[in-house]
Amino acid sequence: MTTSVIDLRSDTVTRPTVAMRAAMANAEVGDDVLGDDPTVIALQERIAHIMGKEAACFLPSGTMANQTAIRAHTEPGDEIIAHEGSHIIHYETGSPAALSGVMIRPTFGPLGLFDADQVESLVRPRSSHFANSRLLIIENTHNRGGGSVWPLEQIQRVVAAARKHDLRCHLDGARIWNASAKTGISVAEYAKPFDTISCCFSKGLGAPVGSAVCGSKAIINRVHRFRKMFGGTMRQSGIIAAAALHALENHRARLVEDHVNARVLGEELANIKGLVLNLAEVQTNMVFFDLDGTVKMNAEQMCDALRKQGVLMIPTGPRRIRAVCHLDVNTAQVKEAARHVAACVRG
Ligand code: TLP
Repeated sequence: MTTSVIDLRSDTVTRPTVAMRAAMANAEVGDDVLGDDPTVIALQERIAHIMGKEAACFLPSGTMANQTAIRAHTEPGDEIIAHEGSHIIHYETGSPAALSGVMIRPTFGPLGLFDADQVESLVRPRSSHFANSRLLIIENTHNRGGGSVWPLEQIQRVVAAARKHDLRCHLDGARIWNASAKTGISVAEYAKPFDTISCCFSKGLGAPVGSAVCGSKAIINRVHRFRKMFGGTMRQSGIIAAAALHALENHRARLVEDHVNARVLGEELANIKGLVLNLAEVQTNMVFFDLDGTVKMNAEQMCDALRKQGVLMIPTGPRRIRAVCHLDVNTAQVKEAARHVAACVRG
């Protein structure tokens, strides 16, 4: 793909910077399966510290991070409470069922959020008839919720409700960095109520690969075991851990720029007749918009038309499109992308 393409499909599309590649090239490595890759060890210690947890396990993807955490917390036949729009339901290929043998009881609410009373109403009584309600999962920021940020008090209420019933709690914090950049609340503060948090280095932070699960030593030992079982153990992975370490030190502060660009894009798109977009819902680096009935194309056709003009976005529903800002797009490019959208809408 040429560099003139404006790729807004996801913040996963970023390429490592020159400085990041240098950090990777210079990384000291060992065999992480044998436990002696010094850069992986350094990353795990660093991310555990940043999250305020005892231990961390480095994994190849956010999906594996979530799935090893789910497996570590549950037994087959258990039930998870999670929002209907969550990544674990939509984009992890049914793996809670396939890899952990668990059911998901969905909860609902605008922007991927819900509240304590909903958790209370979904926990099943302990009885031989029912699945064991075992785990609560929330996603912050919430991807299909528009990159929405959970208010901390709401998290605390929801987790307190889960704790009353002895549920464990996991945070899908793939983009917890964006939540923290938006509110100024530290990622450790966001992670505190949870037994485990997964986070990604390969999204807004711009590393090419990698995620982590953080939690107590005991739960991370289990995550480590399931990482091996799920085939996610890596050898000289210090080479990618170095990119993650570089991203943690150098790319966190700049996330606010992506939020500014998303707002600019949102404002431009909101002015285009035929598009429906609520600017209050543009909270971090994502912009979702809908095509109203006057637009002849559906979302897929619109994304195809945009692609021909060098602008990439993703359809997330029949008439819904997602654009994500990241370190490889600047303000001028998001404005240009909006001009192409306007041209496509006009036909
Ligand atoms: N999300 C991807 C796609 O899978 C949709 C994206 O482009 O946004 N949790 C959340 C909240 C995520 O958004 C993602 C990736 C993951 C977990 C999984 O991460 P990976 O892709 O590394 O397995």
